[in-house]
Amino acid sequence: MTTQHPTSTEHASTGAADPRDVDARDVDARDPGPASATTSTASRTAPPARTARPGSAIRSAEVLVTSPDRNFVTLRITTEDGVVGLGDATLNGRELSVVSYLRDHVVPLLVGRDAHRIEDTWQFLYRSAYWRRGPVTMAAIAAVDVALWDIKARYARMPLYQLLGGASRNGIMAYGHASGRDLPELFDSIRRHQDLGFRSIRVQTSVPGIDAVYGVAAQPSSGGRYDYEPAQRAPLPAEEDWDTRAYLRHIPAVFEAVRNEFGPELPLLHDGHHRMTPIQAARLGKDLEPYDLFWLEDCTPAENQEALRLVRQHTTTPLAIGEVFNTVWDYQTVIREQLIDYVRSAVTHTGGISALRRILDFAAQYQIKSGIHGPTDISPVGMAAALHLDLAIHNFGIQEYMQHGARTDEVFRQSFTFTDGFLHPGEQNGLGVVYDDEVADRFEYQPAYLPFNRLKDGTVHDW
Ligand code: KDG
Ligand code: MG
Repeated sequence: MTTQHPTSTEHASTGAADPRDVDARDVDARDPGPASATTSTASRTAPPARTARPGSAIRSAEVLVTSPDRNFVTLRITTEDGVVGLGDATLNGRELSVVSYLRDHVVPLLVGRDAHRIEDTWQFLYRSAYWRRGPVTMAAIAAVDVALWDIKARYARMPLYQLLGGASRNGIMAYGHASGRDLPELFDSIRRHQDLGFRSIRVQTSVPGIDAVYGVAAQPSSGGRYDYEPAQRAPLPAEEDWDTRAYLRHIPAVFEAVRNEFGPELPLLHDGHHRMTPIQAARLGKDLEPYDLFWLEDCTPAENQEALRLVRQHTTTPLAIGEVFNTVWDYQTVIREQLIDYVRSAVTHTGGISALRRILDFAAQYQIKSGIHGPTDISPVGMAAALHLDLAIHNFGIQEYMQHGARTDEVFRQSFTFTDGFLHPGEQNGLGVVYDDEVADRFEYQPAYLPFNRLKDGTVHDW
């Protein structure tokens, strides 16, 4: 593992109760202390946001990299009081860019700031960089934002969702990823997911004539995990192939078969993964209408928001988009013109809880709901942040949930539960996640890439 401790390396973990997981137990956060007390900021030319409570000044911010089942980047912020917050900064296949952004450009700005000033810190990081938006910047800001929310909730001695307004529901409906190379494998995968408790299921399948395709998992017979993990540890990205006409011919028949086998009730989802033109997406949406999808995701490349106008004119299949979006600006047209039904952003890639909440509040004005991104490349810290937000917002739709591997769960000790298809973030203070350095340090960063697509004639295509 490459665990990077740029500002603080002082502690050793026991593997049991993490000494850094200091709750506000021993801290009287309500006592402001002497207003004149100083922090470590005295010599700065641009003083960090002043703290009314010296103990809540940020003492250290550490960028942690580990690779238990895959690479994860985590930001750990510690206040002078010893209260600890975690934020996820994982950007699949480009992890070290966010490490550098945080370590080289953000951490030096954080030390000494008041951890309670979440909005001020968000605006400062967003605006003072001058170079706004983009996945690297917004993942870095997200990590800071989530870590500060975690800290604030620990000071408040509450699970984070309480600070976001409290629970709006009892549990969070989750969908899992079923896939198969043919119908028997696919049916088997759907049943396995039902056995795990999932009540809503994403369906991806191989397409005749295409050798390797997004979303189709290693099968149990191959010894691999029975869900889909696209990033591969290798020095170069894997090449997959693509043929849109073959895909459009095949998929409706798959959904017809699934409906016939599993009946009309089961919510079914499908991910087009940015590979269609607007007119192709419109046709697929129309062809899938008889099978009553919960949503069709990323049917066109998301950069062109206006493409969704054409798709929308032709089909009533609900549309979800946004896992590669970074800010509210990416949603401006699709939300205002009601071209989508679900917002797919991750807390991790969209500037954190503060920013995603703003997007979801905007969406709520148009009856558009959440469908927060939750693949395995969102760390348990990013997932926990999503779950607290899911529980609190009114316009919740569904939460994606791909279970992490056992080693990942050892690094990130979590408090969430998954029961009868519903997730819950749990009742521990803050996010409810503890990072175990001793376990994390066993797993060094390994270069990994997402695959890419080529058409039959060799042209690079959206993956
Ligand atoms: O890193 C890429 C994955 O997050 C993405 O391929 C997963 O499309 C995805 C999904 O819907 O979960
Ligand atoms: Mg997707």
